[in-house]
Amino acid sequence: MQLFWTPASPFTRKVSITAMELGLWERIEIRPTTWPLDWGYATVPFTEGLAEANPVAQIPTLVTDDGVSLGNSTLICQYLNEQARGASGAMVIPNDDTKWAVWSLYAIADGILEAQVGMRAEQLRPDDLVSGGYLQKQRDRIERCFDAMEARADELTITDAAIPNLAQITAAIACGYQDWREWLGDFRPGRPGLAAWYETISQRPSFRDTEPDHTPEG
Ligand SMILES: N[C@@H](CCC(=O)N[C@@H](CS)C(=O)NCC(=O)O)C(=O)O
Repeated sequence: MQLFWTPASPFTRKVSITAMELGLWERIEIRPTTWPLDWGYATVPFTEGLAEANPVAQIPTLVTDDGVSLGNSTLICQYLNEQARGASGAMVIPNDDTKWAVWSLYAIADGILEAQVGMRAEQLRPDDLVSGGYLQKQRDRIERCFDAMEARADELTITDAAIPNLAQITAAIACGYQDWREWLGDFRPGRPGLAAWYETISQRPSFRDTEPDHTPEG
């Protein structure tokens, strides 16, 4: 499998952590991508092969060993979950009646990622084109979603499962992105459950090995 990737993308990090937790990381060949800083508001030259594999030209994009292109992180994680099922038995998406609670929490966490990346793209625009209203709307959304995760902090705590589920993985990535892009603000004040949980889950090797620290520019 080939994965179009950058260390800066929270959606790509979701796929990387999922693959590591499922024991599939060694089967993935990384295709590093670079992005000029105007990617957020202009069509840019794409890393070789990306737009050919996926006309949406976003990362993550996974090309399976059968040559099928999957261009969306949720879909890629579902694919990896299915690949792992036979091999290790570990799953990031449960196959029992807890499944919909996991998807429900996942959608909230993924909504934060969409808002965070939307704000990042907006801030890359020339100053006179930045919309303060748009940025505030995303900030409000992020606050609401972190509050909802705090209210459901008990669902985030890993209990009997050997590996975190996709909602837990995505929620922790949202917390980590908030820390990395400091201008987003600290998610911890008023959210003790979420803060304590993040402290623990972020120590897992899959999280430590994928911590973002730079944006590769092309
Ligand atoms: N919903 C998509 C979002 C992917 C996404 O927004 N990727 C960003 C990087 S974090 C990207 O490729 N941006 C480049 C662009 O939109 O041109 C997913 O879950 O994979």
